[in-house]
Amino acid sequence: MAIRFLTAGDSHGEMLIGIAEGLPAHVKVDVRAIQRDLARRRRAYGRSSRQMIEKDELVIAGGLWKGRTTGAPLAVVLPNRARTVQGKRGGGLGTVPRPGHADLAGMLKYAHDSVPPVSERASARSTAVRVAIGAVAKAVLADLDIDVVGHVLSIGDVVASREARDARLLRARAGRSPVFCPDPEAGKRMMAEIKRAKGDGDSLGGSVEVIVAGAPPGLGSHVEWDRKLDARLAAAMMSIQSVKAVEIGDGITSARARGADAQDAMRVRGGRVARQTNHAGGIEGGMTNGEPVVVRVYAKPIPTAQRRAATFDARTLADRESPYVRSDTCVIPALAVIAEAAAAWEILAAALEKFGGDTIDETVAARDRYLATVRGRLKR
Ligand code: EPS
Repeated sequence: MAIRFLTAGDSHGEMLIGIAEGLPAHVKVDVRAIQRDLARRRRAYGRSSRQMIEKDELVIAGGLWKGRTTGAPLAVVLPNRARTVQGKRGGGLGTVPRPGHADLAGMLKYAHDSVPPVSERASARSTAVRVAIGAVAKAVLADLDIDVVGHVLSIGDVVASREARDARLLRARAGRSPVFCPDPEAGKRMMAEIKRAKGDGDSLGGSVEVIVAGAPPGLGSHVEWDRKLDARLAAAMMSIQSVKAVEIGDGITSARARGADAQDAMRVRGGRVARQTNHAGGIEGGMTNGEPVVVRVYAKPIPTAQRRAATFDARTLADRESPYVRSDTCVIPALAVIAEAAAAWEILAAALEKFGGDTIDETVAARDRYLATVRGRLKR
């Protein structure tokens, strides 16, 4: 059976809950590594005072035994510290839906008279639990020698150079930057841009890139639309709040290229498939091809900002300005961590579909057998 996960909880409710099911047994899960990812997301530059309140004190409520997965559902709990906004439980938003949020459509669809029953659940606070579950996925992927790294490509008009492509180098460089940008010069300009936007009472969008290194060829499948890995990665990324576009490899620039130039020519050299380029972003026909998987994710500026937008009161239908309490200026550095987690989950799902196994040893053995077959096919 495929792995799956569910989350529950509201932004200002008691807690967030995540349950991941179908993980192989005996994977070592370092709880500190999950906490580190939660801290990366929370402390990312450009966030609001809410992040000073939250501590993301992780509780693993099931599925681990002496630090290793048991094969049972793995449950994570993250208590919310900020349970009120402006003295009101469940957010202080009342009956005025904010443009750009789920507020209006959610109120109409679920027949709510006020915004909080919608906004509380639609909130990006839920990405904390996705990051926790993604960190567990990364622990399983580490046993399969697959590494997943997210970093920031652009914030507002500031775009980083793309010299570094190696996953470990990207992680080291991004880890040194408060905005998780591997290009230090661009990183500084991004921080200045965020400061400026904050001063203007405004918000900033941008883009991040996730690189998956070490994925064997053949994860995902060409045989049916919903088994294609690029489609599944795109859906996972689009489900993250504020994300408006996803690009696999050089998808956007390829649309302007001539046919042969947009492909990654290949030869067999030394028992391996050698390629000079990776325009495909490591995915051909919905399957990994052995090159690093490259996913770029583009997010709009978050819609909550001091600079108000025109809206209306759903009770009186009178004109209003969108309500404001506090907000992030820029969530793009946090998005790098969230997108990394989302990619890790999808890659793990595809890897477990291919290799199976109730225990991680079974999974690794199946992977090794498969890789030996692949190597055999590339030898004369
Ligand atoms: C969010 C609004 C802000 C963010 C929140 C997501 O919260 P508040 O309404 O309490 O000011 O801080 O993000 C988080 C709490 C988090 O942990 O990421 C929204 O409307 O999506």
